[in-house]
Amino acid sequence: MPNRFTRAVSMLAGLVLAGSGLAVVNAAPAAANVEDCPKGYFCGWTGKDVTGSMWKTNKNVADLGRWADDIHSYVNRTSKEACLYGARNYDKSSYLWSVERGDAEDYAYYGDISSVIRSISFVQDRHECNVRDYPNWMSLPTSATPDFGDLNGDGRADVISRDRAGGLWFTPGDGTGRLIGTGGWNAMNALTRHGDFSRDGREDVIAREASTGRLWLYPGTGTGALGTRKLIGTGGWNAMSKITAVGDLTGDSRSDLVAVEKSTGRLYLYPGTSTGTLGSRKLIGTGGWNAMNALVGMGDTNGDGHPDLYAREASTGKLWLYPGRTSALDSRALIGSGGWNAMGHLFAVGDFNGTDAPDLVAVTNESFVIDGWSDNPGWLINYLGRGDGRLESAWRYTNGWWGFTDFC
Ligand SMILES: [Ca+2]
Ligand SMILES: [Ca+2]
Ligand SMILES: [Ca+2]
Ligand SMILES: [Ca+2]
Repeated sequence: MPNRFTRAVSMLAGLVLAGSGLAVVNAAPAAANVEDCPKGYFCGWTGKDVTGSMWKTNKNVADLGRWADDIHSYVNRTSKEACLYGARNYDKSSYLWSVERGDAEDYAYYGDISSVIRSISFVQDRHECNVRDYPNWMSLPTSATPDFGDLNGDGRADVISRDRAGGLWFTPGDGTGRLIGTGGWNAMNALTRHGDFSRDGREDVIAREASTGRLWLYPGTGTGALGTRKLIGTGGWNAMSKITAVGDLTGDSRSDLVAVEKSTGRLYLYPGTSTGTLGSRKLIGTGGWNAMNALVGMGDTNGDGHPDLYAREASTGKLWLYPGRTSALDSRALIGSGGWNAMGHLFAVGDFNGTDAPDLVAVTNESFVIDGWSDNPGWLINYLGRGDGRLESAWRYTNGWWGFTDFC
């Protein structure tokens, strides 16, 4: 027994040095029992079948230190799924497996683990364990000169995704991705882009700061990255529910913005100006726009030279086309008869399949049904534009789009 005691103490020392935050109990081995693991904790034992020393944690552990190769049985009594990784810092490429959340009566327990477990994180859904840092986005070059959707000027539509940590990812359309915002983007509660606002020919991003109601312009650098931001709305933008860049609706070749006023349900057009700011707003929808829970600046879907707007009706899940004309919108047309509330995100990045007609990107939420079963969030659904304002039927592409909080 003294040898085992020494071993346990040295492991404890290793833990302290690693700063992992693990709590260790039963440093001296005792007749352990799975019930020794308190509710709300994930516990591991040095021996198989719940024997030897036990450690416990109720929060993420980025580095298990010397415990990494000393976990031979464990139990998850937390209220979350546990993701186990073979490398430190939850490296998704080292993902091993997940452990179901335990409840009071029946909790997951595994008896004889031989894998090295170097980090553990706790998540609401196991998808989060190994979803990629950025979504898998593929696009084809368009033969048209894209006036929006292309941040790096290579003729292919790009996507920007915000992750839960507030990072911003740029995916150029070849399946790769890179971080263009290391953090802080959770301070923004609206993200939109559609063409060039700063008048340098490069596409920009506009974001609303939740705490201040300010509107910021993040000028695109032409490489997919964003430059130093510029204030273009000094406040009051929290009075608007939806803020969507729509392209040039006024016909002066400058990109414009539309926004819905919460208190009135009115839709306003904010014209871009020669200095990259926004000019005096103009009322283009006299009411009823609070009935819409998504607006998408689609670009010119019907080939008449004016950018068009899609809007989703919350109560019915219908998708409507509002054809653009100079500084106004024409009568709407139904283009999706229902079911659109199963989409968590709808956004437009122009033509991504090489036909020149703008397409629509959708990412599903939990209510999306596949083969009769719901709970399918994070699927990328591509809707290809027909060139007449309408869409081809859905094309379910890939499901790695889970865990992101916004796209533009
Ligand atoms: Ca591009
Ligand atoms: Ca620009
Ligand atoms: Ca304009
Ligand atoms: Ca049009």
